This record gives sequence, C-alpha cells and structure tokens, in this order.
Amino acid sequence: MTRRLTRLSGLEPLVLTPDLNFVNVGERTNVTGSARFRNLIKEERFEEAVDVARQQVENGAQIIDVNMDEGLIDSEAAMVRFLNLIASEPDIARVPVMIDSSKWSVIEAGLRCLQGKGVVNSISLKEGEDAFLEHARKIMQYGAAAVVMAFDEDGQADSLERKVAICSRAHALLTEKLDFPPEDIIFDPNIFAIATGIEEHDNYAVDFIEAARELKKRFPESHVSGGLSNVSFSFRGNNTVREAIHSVFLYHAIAAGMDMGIVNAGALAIYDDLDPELREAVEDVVLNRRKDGTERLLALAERFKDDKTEAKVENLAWREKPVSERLSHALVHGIDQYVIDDTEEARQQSSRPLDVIEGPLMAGMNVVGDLFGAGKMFLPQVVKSARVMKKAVAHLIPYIEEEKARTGDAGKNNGTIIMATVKGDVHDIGKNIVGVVLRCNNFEVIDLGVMVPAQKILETAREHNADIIGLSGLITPSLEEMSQVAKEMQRQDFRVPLLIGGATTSRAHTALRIEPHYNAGTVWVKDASRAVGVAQSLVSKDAVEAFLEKIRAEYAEVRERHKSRGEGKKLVTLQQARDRAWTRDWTAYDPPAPKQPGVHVFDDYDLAELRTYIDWTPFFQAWELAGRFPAILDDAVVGAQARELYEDAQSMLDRLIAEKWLRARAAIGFWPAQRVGDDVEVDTGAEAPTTLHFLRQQADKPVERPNLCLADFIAPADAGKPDWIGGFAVTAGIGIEEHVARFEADNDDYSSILLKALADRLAEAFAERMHQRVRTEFWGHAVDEQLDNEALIAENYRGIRPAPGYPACPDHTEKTTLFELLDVTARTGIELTEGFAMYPAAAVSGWYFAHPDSQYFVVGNLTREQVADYARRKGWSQSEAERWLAANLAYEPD
Ligand code: B12
Repeated sequence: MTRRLTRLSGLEPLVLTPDLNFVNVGERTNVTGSARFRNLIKEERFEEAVDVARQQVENGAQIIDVNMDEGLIDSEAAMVRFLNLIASEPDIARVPVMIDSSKWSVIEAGLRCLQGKGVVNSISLKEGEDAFLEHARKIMQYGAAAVVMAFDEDGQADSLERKVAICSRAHALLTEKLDFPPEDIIFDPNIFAIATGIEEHDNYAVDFIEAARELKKRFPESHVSGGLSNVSFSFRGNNTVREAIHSVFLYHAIAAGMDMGIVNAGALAIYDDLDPELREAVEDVVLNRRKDGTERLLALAERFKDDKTEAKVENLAWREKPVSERLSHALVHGIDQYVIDDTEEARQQSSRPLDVIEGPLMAGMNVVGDLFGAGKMFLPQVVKSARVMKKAVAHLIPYIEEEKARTGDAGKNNGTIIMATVKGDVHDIGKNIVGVVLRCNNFEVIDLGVMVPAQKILETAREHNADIIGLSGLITPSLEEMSQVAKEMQRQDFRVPLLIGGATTSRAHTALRIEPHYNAGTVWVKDASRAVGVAQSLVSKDAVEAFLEKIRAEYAEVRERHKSRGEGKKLVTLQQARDRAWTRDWTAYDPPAPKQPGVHVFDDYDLAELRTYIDWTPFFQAWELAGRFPAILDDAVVGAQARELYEDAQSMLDRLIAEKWLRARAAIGFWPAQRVGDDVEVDTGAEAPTTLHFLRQQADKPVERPNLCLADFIAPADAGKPDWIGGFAVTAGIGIEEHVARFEADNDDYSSILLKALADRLAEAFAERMHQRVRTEFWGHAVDEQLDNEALIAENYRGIRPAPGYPACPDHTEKTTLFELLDVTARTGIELTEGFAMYPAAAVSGWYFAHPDSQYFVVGNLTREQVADYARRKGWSQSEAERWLAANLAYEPD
C-alpha cells in the first residue's frame, strides 16, 4: 500500500515526502517566544512584524508558526491583521501557515484568512472528547491539518507512557469517529525543559524521543512535532549552549521519528560543528546519561557564554534553582512569565495548595516587603511583584476552594482590611497602591472601590469580621465624609481601628476632626510605604495597645498645639480684608475681549498631541519616586526604577493612543463678566446674570501685600471697562473602565494603576494645552506667546486657570455653576458626584482669568464672619457653609 503524503500549501505546495526528513516551522512570529515580535505587535508596528516573517522564510522556515496569545494583545484582531498582511507578500505567503493559539476563537479567525492549506496548532483532549472532535471537525471543514497535543483531561503528558497513550487515543478518535486523514495529524508529545535541577525533569528529553519513536512506529502516516526552544529553557541567556542543546536534541529526536519542529530557523547549530566537549556534555544531559550531567554542563556553560548575553545568563541562572527559590526570585524581580508553571510545580510538591501561598510565595513576598521597607525596592517594583503574586494565587484559588470545601480549612493571613474611597469621591490610585502593598504583606484586602457609602463599608466590615477599615479620599469634601464614617462607627459600636489616607488628609485633620469621633483607634497614614507597618502594629495583639496609646497621645498634642496656634494666628476682619483688596487703576488697562466668545466643544481630542504636553514630575510622585523629570531618570538612587517605569509608561501610551483606549473631551467658554464685591457676575445672555462666589484671604499681612480674592482680577462695573471670564472642563478618561477591568481581570494591578496615572497626566496636559490655545487663539490675549513645555509647566505665561478646590477657590460646590455655564455633562460626559468630584476621575475644571497680574494664592483660614457672609451670598445656612468650607475654618463650628 502506498503511503498517503501530507500536502500543505501556501501559494506553493509543500508535500511532506519522506526525503524531506525534517520540516522546520519558523517560531519567530510567535509573541510568546519572541520578545521582539511581541513588542512589534504590541506597538502595532505590523509592517516590521511582517519583516520577521520574511526573515524566517529566508532562513529556511518551511512553515511559519503565528501566535498572538498575549494578555495585552487583542489576539483575534492581531491574528487577522497579520495574516492578511503576509498574504499579500508572495515571498512569505508561498509557505503554509501554522495558526498557533490556545484560544479556539483565534484559531478560527485565523483559519478564515488562510489561502492554501495550513495547520492548526493545536487541539487536544484537555476539555474532553466532545470539544476535541468538534474542533477537529471544523478543521476538516476548513481543510487544514492539525497539531494534536499530548494533553488530556488529567493534564499534560510528561511520561513516555502518557504521551503515547494520549496520542494513540486521539488518533483513534480522529480517524475512527471523523475520518480525519491520518496524514493531517501532527502529534506534539510535549517538549519540556531539562537540566532544571529537578530530578524528575532529567528524563524529559528521552521521554519525548522515545515517544516519537513509538508514535512513528504506530502511525507512520502521521507526524511528530514539538516546540524546540522549551528543552533548553534553563539556559536562557546562553545562546551557545542553547543552540547546542537544540542541535543534539534534534539529532536524536529526528533519528527516532520527529519529522517537524517549531524552531528558530536562523539559529540551528550543526551537530557535527559543535565543540566536542560541549557536545558530549550536552548529550549527557539530553540523553540523561549521568546523574551529574546538569552540574557538569552548568560548569562548562560558563566557558561558552557569549559576552553579549552575560548579564542575562546571570539573571536566568535562577531558573535552575528549586521551585521555591524560583518563586521567590520571580516575586522579587516582578517576573510573571513562568509563575503559573512554577506555582503549579510547587503545588504538586505540596500536600495542600495553601502551603504554596503560606510557604514559598509568602517567603518571597516577605523579602519584597523587607526590601521595600528598607528603601531598597521602589513602589513600581512592588506593584510588579504583587502582580506576580496575584497570578500565582489566582492559579491556586480553585485548588484552595476545593480543599476548603473538603476540609473547611481556609488558611490564615495577617488580617482582613476593608478599603474604600468614601462617598462622593472617585479617586483610587493611592488607595489601590496601598491595597497592593498590603496584599503583598499577606493582608486580605477587600476593596470596595470608589464612592462607597458609610453603611456599605460598615456592613462589609461586619460580614467579613474585618480587622481594620481604611478610608481614602482626594478632595476636601471627603474629609467631612470621613468624619461621618467615624461617627457612624462609634454609634454602631465598632471596635476595629480606622485608617485614614489620601492626598487631602493629614495628621492634623485626622487628629482634629476624625479621631475625636471614634475611640477604637484612628490612624492617619501618609503613604503606601508606611501602611504596612501601621497595619501590622494594629493586628499585633502584643503591640496594638501601646501603638494606639502613642497615636492618641500624639493626636492630643496636635489638638493642643492647634488650639494655641489658632489663638496666636491673627486674622483681620472681613471689612479690613476687603479694604486691603488688590486694586489697580482700571483706566490704564483694557481687558481683552475673546476672539471667539461663547462655548466651544472638543470631542475626541488628539491624544498624540496631548502627550507632548505631559508634566512627568507628578507621575513619578504618584509612584513615590522623588525627583524632577527628566533629571530623575539619571538619579543615583531611583534612576533605574524611574527609567523602567518611564519606559512602561511610554509603551502603554503608544498603545492607548494607537488603539484609542481613551477619549479626551473638553468644553471651554468665555462670557462678559464684572466684579461685584467678592463675587463675579457673568452675563450669559439670560435675563439675570449668573453669580460666581469667591473667598478672600484674611491673614494679617504687611500693607504692601494685598488680601487677595479671585474676583479682584475682574474689572468692576464702575470701571467702565467691559471684562470677561472664561471656564473650562476637560477629561481624558472617557472609556477607561473597559481597560481597567481588562487589567484587573488579568490580575494586573500594575497596568491598571499605570493606565489611571497616565489618564490623569493626559487630563492635566489637556488642561495645559487648552489654556495655551485659549491664550493664543480663542481668547487670544497672547497670540504671540511661544513657550516650550518646560516654560508652560513653570507657568511663564499671562493669566491663570484656578480650579474649584484649589487653594485660591476652595469651595468645590462652585463647580455646579461652572458645569451649568458650560453644560459640561451633556457636552463632555463628565459628571459631578454628590461630593463634587468629577467622574471620570481624570478630569479638571476651572476658570480662566486673563489679567496679566492675576495669580494663584492660598485663601487660608476664614473667620466666622466671612463664612456667614459667604453663606448669605450662596443662599446657604451657616452650618451648610461650615460643612463645605470645613478645611478653611479658623474656628470650631457650633
Ligand atoms: C495628580 C493630581 C490630580 C490628577 C489626578 C488625581 C488622582 N486621580 O488621584 C488630576 C489632574 C486629574 C486632578 C484633578 C483634580 N484635582 Co488634583 N491633585 C493631584 C495632586 C497633584 C497629586 C495627587 C496624587 O495623585 N497623588 C499620588 C497618589 C498616589 O497619592 P494619594 O492619592 O495621596 O495616595 C497616597 C497616600 O495618600 C496614601 N493613601 C491614599 N489612600 C489611602 C487609604 C488608606 C486606607 C491608607 C492607609 C493610605 C492611603 O497612600 C497613597 C500611596 O502612597 C494633588 C496635590 C498633591 N500633591 O497631593 C492635587 C489635589 C489632590 N487636587 C486637588 C483638586 C482640588 C483637584 C480638582 C478638584 C481640581 C478641579 N477643580 O479640577 C480635580 C478633581 C478631579 C476630579 N475628578 O474630581 C486638590 C485637593 C484639595 C482640595 N481642596 O480638595 C489637591 C490637594 C491640590 C491642591 N493643593 O489643591 N488632580
């Protein structure tokens, strides 16, 4: 009987005749195997990615394997785009394509693009016979061949017996149930890494080779293939040794019957050309000929390591260590590449899945915690470590659940912490960072997200028997909400400590306005690096009382100091302050009229343009890396970390711009305006003017320094000079949720926080860019202004854009008027919360003042008199005014 030959094709046929001996499948167009290709695809540089395929074919690949399986890549779209691109390159398209994915949807999307007869890599019995046959049936319909992996319902086959048994079962199913052509079956009996330092791995190459021999004997028309690079994994970084291992492995495997392989076609050393000593040592390892083979090869490898990769060799030597050390290394270095495999290996070696967490993973995280505490590791690294931890834990969860259901053992942690951004506030970068750091230290963190009402926080705390409650907030109205939560905790008789954090919170505020309301312990935490120490003290039975005593004493002292300081600090009366207002001779000044009055809306503003306006210094601050940009990149202490973070930010920016993850929208407007006392009346064309309310400094200052109020910078009616005011609201956060959710689903807090921080930077850049365009185009009072980004950041321009909430206009509620004037929500999608935060969080809104002398300042403390005056102007009660101006009161409200 003549043997049926496998016929594949691209534009040209590829018939696998026996004399072909070995078909090499190019592996470089695989995002999981080639960092370069991965980056090109991630950065959407598809044209260059096509060149990688071309090089593969030029180097002799007879088939090219295309794999787009990467968390950050839309694999389906990338597969389709890439296959369509190479289809129009005859020098590439002449060879068949192997569509490689673990997702069936990607495979099918790829199959639809193929011209000729390709190969699917792969199908298996992993999900049972039905799914296997269903996929095989589809492959037949598309007219492709299939790689069948030695993987069944019990997992991947690692022994000779299982490899042969699973492949034989698959063959029988395919040929008997479906009439699948046997010549279109390509077995992949799994090539695993050898020389890992683990004894059970020593025979992996032999198992594969023997499986190939047996399968070829049983099924001569089918083929045997495998991904070659796995076998030499433990020598990553030492290409000379790796290529030698590949060459020796292939030499023996091909002789046994392997007739196809995914290889780097450009880097196959010739068996006979290998250095004899190296070849011998490699052969010992591949064929598992001696017990000390790995050690001997390791020693020899030192001599053969190529200079270029020296650093990497050192880095990757850790792959040979025992699994617990590998896990620790991965955690400390934030490498998530192998963590699932390593975790699985550790699990198989442990009697309980929980032991993996409580043993090697926690040991690794303790190292991270210690290094961070000692200032030897920085926040971005810790967040990356946490990502590794989260992925490992996610892998273990199903096993832990299973065990819990069986034995009721839920394991132990340091304690449970409920975290929430309080009602009315939307900011969570700081809170999320703290959550990550606490989790790294084995606290269970239940994060309730943003805008969380007090009752929900307290109910959750009860339900989970929480050890600590942590509140976060960025804007001043949240401070008031935090006091409310504290009062509620007292009322409901809570006994767990309360942590307070976030940009506007402070020790003083916590001591003055929160701690007095709750007596089971209230602690302000400055930043993430301090959070762990505080939380640990609070859950330690031995330390907690002394710790809280110390805090209580400290806060009592803050209150004392505040009392005496309040008395010593002189404020002038409202009248005196008004008498000392900033004035000018309005006859000598002609307020510029806007060149384009009215409201202007910008939908989908070009993010690439905004990128050039980013002020990077606050970005590094958010990650607790101190220093100014760009000098920070070369900083002796944090430079390396800053650079890495900056690079990550740049590549995410590349993607978010190219793939339009975010949408930037804005509304700006200009209206005739006049000062009336400390208010500004805006003429919108409606019958009655709209009134903006401002506050005046009351500090007793030298006469030459006026008591400022923003209204001062607008001409009063009696000056006879028509003046103008502008307003703006910008966001760069429309659409962010989907991407944040994607990262979170992938246990990737690092990318999620990075994305939010970048959206904030873009929002701020948008405010900067809009203001520049306002000065040079829309208002046009500085048409000739020419400033670079540095000068813009230094505010070397005429005019200001104070934002409600900033120190010159601390009343957040004024945003309501601003939003009405610009009809912000309808025009941009930005919404105001009940606490006057804006959603999306990456948003800024404020006023434009054009007067050349207008300036930023701090309103500071206010007397009861001014608060009463302000309440009258706003139509509020005194207590309402005291609530919204709480952070500025110079007195204790009744
Ligand atoms: C960057 C920034 C922004 C960014 C983004 C803010 C964000 N998403 O967090 C943008 C440009 C979008 C922005 C906008 C606004 N901002 Co702003 N902004 C800042 C700035 C410069 C840094 C804040 C920051 O991101 N820090 C980095 C993060 C990581 O730190 P963090 O949140 O403080 O968290 C750390 C700690 O606080 C602590 N922590 C936090 N939470 C918790 C919780 C617990 C339990 C624990 C233990 C610890 C903890 O650990 C964290 C990590 O170390 C501050 C000024 C400053 N230097 O603080 C002003 C500031 C916060 N902004 C302010 C204001 C007013 C605004 C706006 C209202 C202005 C406006 N009208 O548009 C808007 C509001 C936006 C909105 N959506 O509502 C004021 C708030 C003061 C106030 N009176 O309310 C500040 C203080 C500036 C100022 N001096 O006036 N802002």
